[in-house]
Amino acid sequence: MSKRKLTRRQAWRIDKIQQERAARAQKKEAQITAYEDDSRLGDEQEGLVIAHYGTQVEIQANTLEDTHPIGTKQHLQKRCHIRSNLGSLVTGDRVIWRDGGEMGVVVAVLPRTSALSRPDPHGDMKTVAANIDNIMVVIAPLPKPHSYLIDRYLVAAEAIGIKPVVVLNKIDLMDESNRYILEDISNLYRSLGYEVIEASTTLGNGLDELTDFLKHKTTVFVGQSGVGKSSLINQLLPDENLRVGALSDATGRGTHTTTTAQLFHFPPVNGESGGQLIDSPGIREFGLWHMDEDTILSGFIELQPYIGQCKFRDCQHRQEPKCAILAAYKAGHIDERRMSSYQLLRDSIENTTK
Ligand SMILES: Nc1nc2c(ncn2[C@@H]2O[C@H](COP(=O)(O)OP(=O)(O)OP(=O)(O)O)[C@@H](O)[C@H]2O)c(=O)[nH]1
Ligand SMILES: [Mg+2]
Ligand SMILES: [Zn+2]
Repeated sequence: MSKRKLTRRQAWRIDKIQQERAARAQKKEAQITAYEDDSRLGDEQEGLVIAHYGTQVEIQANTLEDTHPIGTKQHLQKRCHIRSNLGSLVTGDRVIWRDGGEMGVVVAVLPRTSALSRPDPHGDMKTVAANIDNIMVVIAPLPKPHSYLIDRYLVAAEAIGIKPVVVLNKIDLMDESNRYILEDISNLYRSLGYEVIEASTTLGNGLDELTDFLKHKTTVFVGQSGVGKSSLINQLLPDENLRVGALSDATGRGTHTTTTAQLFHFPPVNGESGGQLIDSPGIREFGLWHMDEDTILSGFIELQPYIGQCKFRDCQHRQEPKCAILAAYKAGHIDERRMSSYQLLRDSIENTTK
């Protein structure tokens, strides 16, 4: 490899960039240290992470405060540093935090009841949201749905014991060119036992049905960029005004409008929480997948009855004799698309672990 000699000017610029970087790191350290000075912090209190920004989180206090000029009580919201021993926090995490005036500090995380993960573009699993009860996998006529992508979301949901719901949004865009494909996809997932709710934020279809589903629960909306996750939340919670973005003219794909998972509340009903919705950034495609083979296999719910039925205990379900899964497929009990999703997903993890 040839070593390029740096000009003096280049060397000076690199030096300057490094100095700036060091100064920024020092400043951040100093800020955090200031907030670690316990004497300046308020009492410990419970809160909820409603958004996550790099190394900081937005916290909503559990208690109501008289912060509003006309006397209505509101939940205090505050940007917080995170004590370095806590690891990473995500939207939906319940935490203990202390108010430090302009900002606060999260000092502990309460145990999670659930956490949805998905791989980032480098194939590392990233937690998207915590303490969720419901997962809505949103699809639309445009951008075009892919059962492989849907299946990956379904597997991720099954892996944490949540039965996901498929939302077919933008049904106003259904026409003769795509109706057959969309009905085929809906029928496939319905036949597997998943609820498929048809919706349109433009026409208002499906919103009542969705509201019934979402009541009193914490639900995360996932799906490709541009399918209308933020638009759905705007329709379901008219007081919110989330940014939505048109699809790219050139590619027909979403443009990654939502950049961080954010939590929103339904108004309380008779003093009880009305439920929460979490918007999440869409993806164009999943990267590689770090999940073990058993989790993937049992994430395909129609394959579950055959687990443990193969002749060989270490059966890979490829071409082994007396493989119960291959036999079920050959007998027509398993849809071809699902079988190929399963195989693709299984092979993608093999490629990353070998
Ligand atoms: N025709 C039609 N367009 C819709 C509908 N819902 C959303 N859209 C449009 O679809 C585009 C994408 O909507 P968003 O809500 O930003 O999509 P998103 O899933 O949040 O996308 P990301 O934040 O990038 O993940 C926008 O131009 C919306 O106006 C619908 O029901 N019908
Ligand atoms: Mg969005
Ligand atoms: Zn087998």
